[in-house]
Amino acid sequence: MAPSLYLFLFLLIFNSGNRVASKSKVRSFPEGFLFGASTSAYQVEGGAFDDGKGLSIWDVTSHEKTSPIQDGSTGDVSANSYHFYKQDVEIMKDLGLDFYKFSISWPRILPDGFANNVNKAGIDYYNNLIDEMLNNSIKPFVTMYHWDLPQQLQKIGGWTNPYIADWFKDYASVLFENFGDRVKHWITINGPSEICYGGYGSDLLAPMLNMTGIADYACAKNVLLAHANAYHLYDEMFREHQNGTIGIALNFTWFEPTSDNPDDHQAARDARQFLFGQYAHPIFTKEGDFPEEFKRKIAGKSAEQSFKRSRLPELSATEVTAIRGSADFLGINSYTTKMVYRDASIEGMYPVPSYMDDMGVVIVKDSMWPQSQTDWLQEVPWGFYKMLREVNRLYDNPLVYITENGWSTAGGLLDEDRIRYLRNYLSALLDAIDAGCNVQGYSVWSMIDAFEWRDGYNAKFGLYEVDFSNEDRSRTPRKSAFIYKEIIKSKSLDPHYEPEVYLEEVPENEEKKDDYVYNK
Ligand code: GBH
Repeated sequence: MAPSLYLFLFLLIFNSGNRVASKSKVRSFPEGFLFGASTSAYQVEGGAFDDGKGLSIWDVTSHEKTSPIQDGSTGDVSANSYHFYKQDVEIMKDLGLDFYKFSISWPRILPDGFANNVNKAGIDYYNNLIDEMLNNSIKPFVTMYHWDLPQQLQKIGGWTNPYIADWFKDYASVLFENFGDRVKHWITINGPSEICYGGYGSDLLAPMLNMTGIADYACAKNVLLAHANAYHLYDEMFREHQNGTIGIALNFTWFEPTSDNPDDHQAARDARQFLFGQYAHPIFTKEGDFPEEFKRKIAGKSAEQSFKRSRLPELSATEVTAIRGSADFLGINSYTTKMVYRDASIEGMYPVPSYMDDMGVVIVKDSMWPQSQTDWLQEVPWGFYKMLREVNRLYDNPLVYITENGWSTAGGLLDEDRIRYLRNYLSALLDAIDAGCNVQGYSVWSMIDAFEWRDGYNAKFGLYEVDFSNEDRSRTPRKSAFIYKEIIKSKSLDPHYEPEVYLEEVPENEEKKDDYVYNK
């Protein structure tokens, strides 16, 4: 055998051995890596009609006569964090979190959406929460908008009205003025693709406008401009004194081609451009603007369909410049992977015009992948790894925080499947760091069980269970909470660690007790 072949075989064996070993050995996180947990205002706060808060689109949607929510529930009370926030901070302390990602309810601060009328009780609430966190050394990662738009703004088109870029800027200014002395990590908008496709292109989320191919694209442009406005306001008026950072959180589902066929590879690239390129490209590339392919596809289809102009609104040169580079970090919400392909079967599959027709791909699930309680969520850690590598490649290795990642169950305290998911995703994250990705923090969705939008309370994402049938909304750690706590404490991932749970920690509730003594 030629010496080079020996070397090749040696490397092959050595490397594969290493890979296997790395799955079972203890792996450390880099110095300074931050651990967090996430929630959002409408999903946990409750207090929906308390102390002068205005109505949001979710208050309205969840109270429609024929409820669009799976279990007919609302977020009126939810986990009642509006009244029980101190218990939430206890949990943060118990977990040892470095940071907590929560969102501010726009209509709790500005009941009509506009900055002429500031609700003092709303300011007090978030001041109390932030101060309680800081007293316990937990950093606030504050999302300005996580889907609960003031209903007053919806009446005049919500995210499809271009003026919203100014209204959002005014709202942001109230937040910087009131909280910016203590908040050093701002996230302007959470999940633009959910807001625009979910809320305006479909009926998956409020306001369920369901006007795809038009309203979703108008929304996208306005979300980008609103974000850029908040960023520049911070940069020009607040950064010098407040010294914080400001970014945006985007959803990154990984799309994998079903075959090695070039058409399927192209389909996967198109799906990624539509889902995240639409938002990431304008902000995180040197060229800025919407991705070329994405613009070309929508313009082409629009012309075929006899529209006088592209259904995707253009960004002017000034707008491109304002949006480009308008983030200090990229927040990544990522949960899962989907398979995609493109063939003749696509003919007639989607309504015309539509976002799906413009994208022109077939999206399927692989039934071999572990399935959560939530239809769209399967465990595919290698997809998470590939996604992080792609972000690194496309957007010039930005500073990344994983702002959401997590698993849903039907309930119960013994959540072995969530533990497996978290360990496998964190391990993939460490692989991505080893491969050069600049990921500096990770946050689990979610810290406690919450109102899961159209799934109501049917899907449980929490590290802590919340008893929604009990006035106290008592919170109980699941097994995953003990695992996450150890990961944070040791700053490492030990696949064999088993927590010791003492009987003192078992809730009085007899029924739960059996569930709980899992480690004896
Ligand atoms: C998060 O977004 C939300 O930010 C959070 O509020 C919510 O509680 C959490 O999800 C859990 O539900 O691949 O075409 O089937 C995740 C947004 C929306 C991402 C649905 C995956 C599936 C689209 N998700 N999407 S598809």
